[in-house]
Amino acid sequence: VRGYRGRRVAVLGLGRSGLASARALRAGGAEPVCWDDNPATRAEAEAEGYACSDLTRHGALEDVAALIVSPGIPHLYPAPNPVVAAALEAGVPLDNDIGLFFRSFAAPGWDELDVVPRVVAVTGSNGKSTTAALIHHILTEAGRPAQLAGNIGRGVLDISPGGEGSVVVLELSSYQTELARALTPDVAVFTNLSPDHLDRHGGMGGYFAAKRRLFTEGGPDRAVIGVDESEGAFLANQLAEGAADDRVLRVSVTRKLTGPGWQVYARKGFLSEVRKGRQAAAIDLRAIKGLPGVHNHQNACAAYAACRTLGLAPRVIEAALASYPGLPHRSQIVAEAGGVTYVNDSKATNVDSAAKALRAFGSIRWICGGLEKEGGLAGLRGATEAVAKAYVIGREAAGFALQLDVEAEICTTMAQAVARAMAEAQPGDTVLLAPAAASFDQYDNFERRGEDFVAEVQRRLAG
Ligand code: UMA
Ligand code: ADP
Repeated sequence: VRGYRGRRVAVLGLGRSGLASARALRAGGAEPVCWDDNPATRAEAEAEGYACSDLTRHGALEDVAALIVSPGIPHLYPAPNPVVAAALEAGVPLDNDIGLFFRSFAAPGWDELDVVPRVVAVTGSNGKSTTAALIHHILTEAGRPAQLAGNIGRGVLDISPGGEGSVVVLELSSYQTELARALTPDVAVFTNLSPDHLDRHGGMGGYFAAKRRLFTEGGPDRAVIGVDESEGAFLANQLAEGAADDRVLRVSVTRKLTGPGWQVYARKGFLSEVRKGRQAAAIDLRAIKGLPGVHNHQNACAAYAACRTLGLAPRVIEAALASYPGLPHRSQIVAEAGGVTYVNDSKATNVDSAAKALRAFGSIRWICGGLEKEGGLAGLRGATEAVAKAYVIGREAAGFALQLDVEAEICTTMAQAVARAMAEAQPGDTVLLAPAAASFDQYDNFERRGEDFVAEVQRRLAG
């Protein structure tokens, strides 16, 4: 990390992003001062050689140059973590691993690079991981060295430098964009916006403002923007004002885009690229197994647009889209037996993503429920037309079921839900896990929940 040589920098939270930050700070000649509120995590960090110093103690932040905060730690809403509150009071600047990354491409080794890699950063409420993974897949298939990191699971400071022509693809959450002091990608992508994480941003305004920073702090050379919600349309217009025609690429899956600029849209399963009023390419997305549903066509359009700004040819992108294998827990077909298809969409943790999954399949046995997000379930109304029946899991299954506009059975556990859905499924049905809720009432995370679903399905199919 540049800029902190010989300085003390406090690191709060020692998960993936915190540990990678400490490592990079040390590699850049700074002295990381670490803390995690969990004693077991502190012990693990100390075993790795990172001494912890109690940042909750009075005066602990006196001579530190910055406080690096992990994304999972609240810094404003619902209330700042006590160490963050002390930093705010003492005037210590807050930053995070993303800010460190953009300040200096801070992983060990970056400093010696002659060729600085291009950075593509993806944000939005839904489709971030899929879009980022898709861009990474297309680049790799096209023979461009590419690396994938960020919210998708690998700390941005954990990647190692690439060679000539290399591209770093980052998935960034609102927690990450809100706090980064430097945010200067070459290409920035905004997939869409719908309510999520509102408790951490003080409402929808704060949530959008956090995501918008990716486009307004440094000003990327190129911006790919989903314009199907008014926030995206607003952002696109704002960025396009006074800029060159090819700075903003608008993306839509609800309408044919016209205009003098650069646009990519999908209608009836066909992707079109239109530039300066002329059709530049058309691709049939319907047969791509890894990208079912209109929501995935949105991801395909965004990834296509981002790759076009990097100079890839339409035919090269088309071939790579067709071989995209999909990501686990996102509209993932995990079994097909007796005419019934089993789909794991455990990542559908909010109402909008679940609604999109429900529109992507026909005749659905729907496993849903869990820890409800702020904003309620009203957004699911109108999306449940293809649902034959819901099987509700979670500690508050009864309350969840009451809010649904379809026949619902309270199952509470995944084992029970899978057993009941399977028993009632007819040939042609899809048994779909798309919870529309967080997993934390019953699981460590959405991955464990998805794995539990897959294990139950496989156990019953085997037995
Ligand atoms: N901690 C404290 N005090 C607190 C809260 C937490 O000390 O008040 C400590 C915990 O004890 C723990 C550490 O902070 O040791 C965890 O930090 P973290 O939750 O920020 O987790 P990381 O391991 O650093 O993972 C983070 C992202 N986590 C979150 O945003 C919650 C990961 O995204 C990301 O993959 C990783 O950095 C690498 O960039 C996960 C996520 O759930 C997948 N993201 C949310 C989402 O997708 O909805 C935004
Ligand atoms: P994120 O990283 O933003 O959470 P993912 O690509 O992991 O997005 O997808 C999360 C869930 O959201 C998926 O399981 C799917 O149901 C749904 N989804 C994926 N892409 C979109 C999209 N473009 N719009 C709405 N929902 C989507």
